Amino acid sequence: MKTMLVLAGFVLMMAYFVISTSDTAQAEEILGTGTESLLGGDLTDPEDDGDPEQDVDYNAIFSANEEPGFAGGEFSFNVFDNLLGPGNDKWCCGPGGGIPTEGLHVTAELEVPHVLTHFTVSSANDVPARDPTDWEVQGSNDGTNFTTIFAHAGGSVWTERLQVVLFETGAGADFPVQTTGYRFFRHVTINTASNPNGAYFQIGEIEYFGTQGTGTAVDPKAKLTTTWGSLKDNR
Ligand SMILES: [Ca+2]
Ligand SMILES: [Ca+2]
Ligand SMILES: [Ca+2]
Ligand SMILES: [Ca+2]
Repeated sequence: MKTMLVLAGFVLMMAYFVISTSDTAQAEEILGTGTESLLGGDLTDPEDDGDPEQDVDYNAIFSANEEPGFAGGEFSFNVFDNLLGPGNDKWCCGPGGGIPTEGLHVTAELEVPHVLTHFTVSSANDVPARDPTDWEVQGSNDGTNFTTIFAHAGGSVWTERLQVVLFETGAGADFPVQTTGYRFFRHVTINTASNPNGAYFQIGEIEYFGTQGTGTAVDPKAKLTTTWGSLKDNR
């Protein structure tokens, strides 16, 4: 009888562990591969009507410290063109001599501040050794002084090509629930596996999502509900 009670207690404990683990938001969730796996409707182009080959109908001002533009090459603004694929669907391949000290960065300037709730970053079509291994997402309100929101170091998070990976806020998730709204969001690549040799860098797409505002103390539970609500709407 005593053994049975102990066994029952153990089973209950395991069940609780499994349930509580599955309740926690998963880190770095893989959404799938290809353009159709992008969430779409992100802050840089809520209508998904931007021209993939020129800076027309986007809802942000873009800037970068390498190859600014959508057309004529594998330019940096291709990370916002709503497409995953080869050539002008991606940003490739890094300037000669390797990644500069300040990192390789591309910035989206929004019209009004937003509190970041989640974002996706997608791998490009080929050569995994070009994936960012050390990178950050940063926020700013003056375009000069940036605060690190999310940081990843030590290896590629992508297991397939053209793979869309979701990063989100919340307990056990990828970055802390944000209480500050930012107008500028910057993706900075600090290193890749093949940096600094040859064509050593590439990204397929970046999507930022958030709630409009300069930021206030938000109940984390309310924030999570909002996040999941908007995620479901987008799926
Ligand atoms: Ca638009
Ligand atoms: Ca393009
Ligand atoms: Ca987009
Ligand atoms: Ca793209």
